[in-house]
Amino acid sequence: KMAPRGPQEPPCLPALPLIGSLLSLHSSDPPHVLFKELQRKYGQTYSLMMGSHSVIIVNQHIHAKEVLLKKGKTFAGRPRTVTTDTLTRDGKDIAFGDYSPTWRFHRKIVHGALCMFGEGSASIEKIICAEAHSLCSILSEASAVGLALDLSPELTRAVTNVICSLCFNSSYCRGDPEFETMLNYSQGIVDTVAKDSLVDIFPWIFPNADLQLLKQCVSVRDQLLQRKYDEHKADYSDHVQRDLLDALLRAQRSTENNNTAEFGTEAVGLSDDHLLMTVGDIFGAGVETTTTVLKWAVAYLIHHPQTQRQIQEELDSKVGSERSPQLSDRGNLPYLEATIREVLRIRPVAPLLIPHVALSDTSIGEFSVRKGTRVIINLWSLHHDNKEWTNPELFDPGRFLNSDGSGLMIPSPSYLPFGAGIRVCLGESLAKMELFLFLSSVLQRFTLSVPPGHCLPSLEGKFGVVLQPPKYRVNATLRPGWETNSCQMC
Ligand code: HEM
Ligand code: PLO
Repeated sequence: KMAPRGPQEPPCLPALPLIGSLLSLHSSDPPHVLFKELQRKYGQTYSLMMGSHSVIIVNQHIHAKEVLLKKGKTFAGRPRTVTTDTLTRDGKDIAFGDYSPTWRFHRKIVHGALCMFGEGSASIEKIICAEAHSLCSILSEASAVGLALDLSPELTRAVTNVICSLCFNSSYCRGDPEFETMLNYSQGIVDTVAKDSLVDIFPWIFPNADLQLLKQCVSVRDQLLQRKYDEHKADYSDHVQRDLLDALLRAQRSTENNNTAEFGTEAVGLSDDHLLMTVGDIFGAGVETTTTVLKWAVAYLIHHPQTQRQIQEELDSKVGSERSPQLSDRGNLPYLEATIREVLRIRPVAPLLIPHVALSDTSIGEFSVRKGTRVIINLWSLHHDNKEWTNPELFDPGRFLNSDGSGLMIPSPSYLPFGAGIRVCLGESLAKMELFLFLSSVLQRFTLSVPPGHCLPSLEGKFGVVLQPPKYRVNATLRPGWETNSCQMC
């Protein structure tokens, strides 16, 4: 039996055995869709029990911003679950690590290191452009022989190489066996991790075999990361900073000095495990999120050839065909930027973000919230709220443009693709640079379409730690003027 709830607490779904049967009526819907539907019966903010944990589901932007921004620090905790503990050696990373002085220090170091190699640094732009160029060569080869390509491994390799250069100052060639290993374990992790926090109401999404698979994949990943880490440590020098891992190693060494003044009385050192798990986060987040968005973008572009044409017209007039697009063109290509924003709205990478936890007794709107309560922000509801978006199911980049199409805008406050507040995504600017450079380079040279005889790809996502598009093939056709080898970089 449930404890009686005061009038101040959010409406709660019926207790567990009932939820089981209630929710299984909807078993064809993934969690984010079902949580959106349940608003009709329980209101925008409601609670339910997942096993012994009380969970609040937030479906609208005012409450979401209260949790993430206004009371960000109070809601900065993360739940511990078996799967995320398996992945991160009990939360020694940033994304799944609970709030603590060590976590704060750790996040600050990684943030600093990412800034150093981020926007404004010429090197990251060069790295991305080189990968974009090599991606275009592969598309050229395929288009020359009329081959319909599954872009997924090609996009993944391009994005992986950017992260690899950033973290380890290294990259993978096509067909590299280590890269194949990585594709495999990462898919296994994406399919299984973090699902256990929903297991009590969605028992069918987490069969027990998943934990075995996860453990296997994590062990392969850890071996690979450990090897890279050891190689790096062996030739580390305080004087040159080759990459992100060097920056982390340096921070680790300098904390062996004292930092208690800034971070309180608790000693906050970074162990080798912390650094390794962080590299795992950056790697995993860096690869899976950006690749997923690129795959969604291509899927929507082949559904909407007129959007593609409009981006190409913009590229032709603002960049031309004498050179490749660069980051400084971003401000001149509002339609492309609007398209990226729309992809991030309609298919958010993390439709439920990562669960937050209340670190003390607090409230959301008029509802009281007890310490330890988990809070799930349903970004899917925010991005598909029909009070905030006209025709939210419709793909329409134009909604992010002002009336004459010359400038960008955010038409609703109900838009948070990267989250917000102290748990906001650490890779937002890197991701945006990559999305812009990859899409502009490809669309400058190619038109993407469904291969003859194939169906358009389904736009229904597969729910996991990221919302994944289905597998599909595309034809890349060189645009007029690009048939000959007019590439400036060759
Ligand atoms: C967290 C979105 C790319 C690193 C998050 C969160 C979201 C998000 C929604 C969770 C916020 C929360 O729980 O409140 C995205 C999207 C991306 C992207 C849409 C691509 C378009 C990246 C990249 C990196 C990265 C490229 C790495 C460089 C992280 C990390 C966290 C995070 C480390 C955990 C932050 C924390 O818990 O303090 N991201 N992300 N992300 N992201 Fe990203
Ligand atoms: C992706 C699979 C990797 O093998 C491990 C990994 C690490 C960090 C995770 C990432 C996975 C999925 C996307 C996550 C990211 C941290 C932040 C990001 C959850 C599981 C988002 C979108 O919140």
